[in-house]
Amino acid sequence: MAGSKVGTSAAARLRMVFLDAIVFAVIFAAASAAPAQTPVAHAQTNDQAWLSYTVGHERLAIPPPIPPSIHALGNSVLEQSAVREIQLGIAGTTVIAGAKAASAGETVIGTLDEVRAAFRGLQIPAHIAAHGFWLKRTLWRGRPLIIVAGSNDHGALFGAFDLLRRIATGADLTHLDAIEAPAMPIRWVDEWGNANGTVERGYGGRSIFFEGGKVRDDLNDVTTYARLLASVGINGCNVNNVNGAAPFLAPEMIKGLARIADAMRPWGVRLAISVDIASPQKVGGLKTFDPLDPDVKAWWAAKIDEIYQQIPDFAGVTVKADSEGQPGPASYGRSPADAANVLANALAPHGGVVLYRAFVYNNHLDYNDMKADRARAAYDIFHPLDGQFAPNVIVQIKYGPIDFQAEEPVSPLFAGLHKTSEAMELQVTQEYLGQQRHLVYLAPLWKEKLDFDLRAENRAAPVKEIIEGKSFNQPLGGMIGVSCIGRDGWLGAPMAMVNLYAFGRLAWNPNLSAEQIAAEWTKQTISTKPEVVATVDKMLLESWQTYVHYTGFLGTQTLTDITGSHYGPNIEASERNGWGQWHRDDPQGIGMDRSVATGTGFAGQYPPEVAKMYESAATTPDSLLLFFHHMPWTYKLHSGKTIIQYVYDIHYQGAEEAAQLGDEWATLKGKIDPQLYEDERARLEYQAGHAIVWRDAIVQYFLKETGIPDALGRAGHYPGRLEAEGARLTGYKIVDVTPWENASGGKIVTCDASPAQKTCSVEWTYAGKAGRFNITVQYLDLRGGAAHFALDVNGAVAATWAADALFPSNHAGDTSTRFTARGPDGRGIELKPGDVLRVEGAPDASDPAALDYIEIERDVSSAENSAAKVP
Ligand code: GCV
Repeated sequence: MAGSKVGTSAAARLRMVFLDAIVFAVIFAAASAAPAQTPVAHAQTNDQAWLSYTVGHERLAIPPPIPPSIHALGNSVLEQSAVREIQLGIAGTTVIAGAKAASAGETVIGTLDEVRAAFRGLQIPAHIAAHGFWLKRTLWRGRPLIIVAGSNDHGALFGAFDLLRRIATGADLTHLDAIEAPAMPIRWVDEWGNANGTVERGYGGRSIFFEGGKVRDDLNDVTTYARLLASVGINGCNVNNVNGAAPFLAPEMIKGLARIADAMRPWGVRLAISVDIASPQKVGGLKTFDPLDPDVKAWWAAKIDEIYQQIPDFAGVTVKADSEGQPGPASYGRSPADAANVLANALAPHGGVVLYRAFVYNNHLDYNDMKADRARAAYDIFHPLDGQFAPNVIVQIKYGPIDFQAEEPVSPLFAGLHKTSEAMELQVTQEYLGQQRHLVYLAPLWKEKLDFDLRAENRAAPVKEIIEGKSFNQPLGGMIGVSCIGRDGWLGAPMAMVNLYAFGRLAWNPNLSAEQIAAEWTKQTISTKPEVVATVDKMLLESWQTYVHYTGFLGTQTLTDITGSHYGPNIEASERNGWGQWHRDDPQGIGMDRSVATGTGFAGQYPPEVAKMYESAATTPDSLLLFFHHMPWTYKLHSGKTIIQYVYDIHYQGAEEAAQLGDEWATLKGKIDPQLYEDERARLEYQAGHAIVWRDAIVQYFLKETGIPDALGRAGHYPGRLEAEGARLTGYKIVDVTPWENASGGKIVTCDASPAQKTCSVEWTYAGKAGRFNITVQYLDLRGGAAHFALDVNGAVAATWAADALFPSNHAGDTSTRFTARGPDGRGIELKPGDVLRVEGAPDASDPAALDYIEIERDVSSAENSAAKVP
């Protein structure tokens, strides 16, 4: 139930009776000492996220109960955290109906050695891999005993969370006997926080770490975040942006960073930072930052020592160099290995690592050079350096060769480094995937990359095994999730939290399925009711491809504004500039020729079997066809459809699928937390509208470019749509939109507020058949004020609303949104021929109440319409 509080329901109070006095005291102390763990307003409040342990009013039963005397066998801080967490977790559960609550026995948390010493004679696993754990339920001297044993105290903490996950997802603990260990040692999130408190590509508010050029005074959120991270096995957090990192090595900042490390330490999450390779010059005042200069080497060694003096468990550094304007070793003719090794040598005595990003490319490529190809850059630069990196360097590779695209192939570099540890970098923050305004569950995309078999050396080499260090026998490796969280509920949207959860779970075990992870998350955060789990999981699992369907096609990458917000459509933004995210469309065809035979040769960077597949259009999967080949619009895909018809079909399909997400969510009304229900309902309604903006932009654009009609007659025809620029305008002026495809007909109307002109209006006379209709008004929610709108029919106000949302930019494709008016009974509005429809816009400050069109769509759900039959 909304408002349920941890430990305060009748059931939980009952449960408390069985806790012994000491345990009760500890729970009480824990709850009052840690504000982040205070009761939640509703089940999905983000400070608790999937750790609310309540899931609305459906408290879960524990079969069989956890012995309530919970204690650590050692003194480690992590073990104490584990104890408190289990106490908190089981306080939020109920005893299964009819079962006897546990009043005896114990639950112990410790390392394997501690367990061995405490329970002599008990059969205990001889060895568990680093950071792993053993969970066991048994009897000890006739009383129930639950053991949470870690290979070390980190493992014990991960084990405690795993036990709680099992309980929350309804696992039967009767025969509990499980051993788990993380698949890879590096499981970090990168935050991209700036010292001024902004977060690069963050859509969840300001940084929890920084404000006003320094570390924030209040770091409670940091501790809470570390708890969330630890609960899914994440063990490192790089807090600052990879761009502009120099200020983070200033002595005052290092003191602040030490406070952050202290705040995360109780949850075993180690601090890492991004460093600017030019810091010896920028911070240290040296004349050079040449990595091979002895003074530069000495500077780095001293700086790293300074960090370790204050942060003894400092995890290491991340480097972005020679990329997108960041300085790098190339300035001195040195290689990434030269730069990485200087840092690695400074970190090695302390056990730290260097994550050197392979995201190095020239962003001033020549569009007219048909051989130029940004996708080649990482392999071209890093493959020749294989074997030259120090053992504590890990090359951090984005999953695809371009940049976190909704659809692109796996980077060939994963198979191009056999003597170097590698990590896969992905984005939890949805930069190119809807920026948390669109529901996109990313685990299926990540799984596709992790499971992709690169066939290195003509043998099985799935990416996941390469980054685990298994394929080429490397000591390190892992996954990095760029999460960019902030103070607005971490990611700014409750449902987006599934991606943070999924990242941690996959970094722990990349063999988990996207389905399994979705179900786990849903049960812990929304509901355990099977019908709710089934609906939410179906929506999640469909959402990535739905997004791909309305934003891009066949491997062109998302056709977004790549030089601006990376959010709405802007098809030509990728073309004719140096950034190299080209799709090379023209009236005859589209796509980048990356074949070896006639193109840039990128396909040849893959191991032979994969290279062969991508070399030919016939064997390239349709989903990546235009990434690898330039094809005529009339080329027939494997489905038998031409490319251009596919473009039309998939965008109409995608927009329908987006609308269906809303319909599916509507079936959850009354079954889940009402606050979450309403929050997501509104988001999905917006998403369905924005999917139409995307659909229309792409379809209009390619219809005009190719001149090839849509076989189904939809492209360019919008039945029921009445353009603003074709209406009777009072005060409104017609304005051309750039790019034209982002407004219907390329034009909108805007109202220039002036003292004499408080409002403007657009008026149409309805000429269709009589019936009930949903009337949609497509308007632009521009920045600088909150314009107001009113829709009236024959002078009677049908709806009013405000344009008060904040979108990433002021471009039409980002701000175009819709309001659908229905009658007071929730049904369509009655219209008959001759009725006058009027939209009045009241500008506010610099928001000119811009309008694109209205769309009149028969309300097929209305009883009399279905009876009266539509013409
Ligand atoms: C940190 C993309 C993003 C940039 C980001 C860069 C990177 O280009 O748009 O904001 O910069 O990737 O990963 O370094």
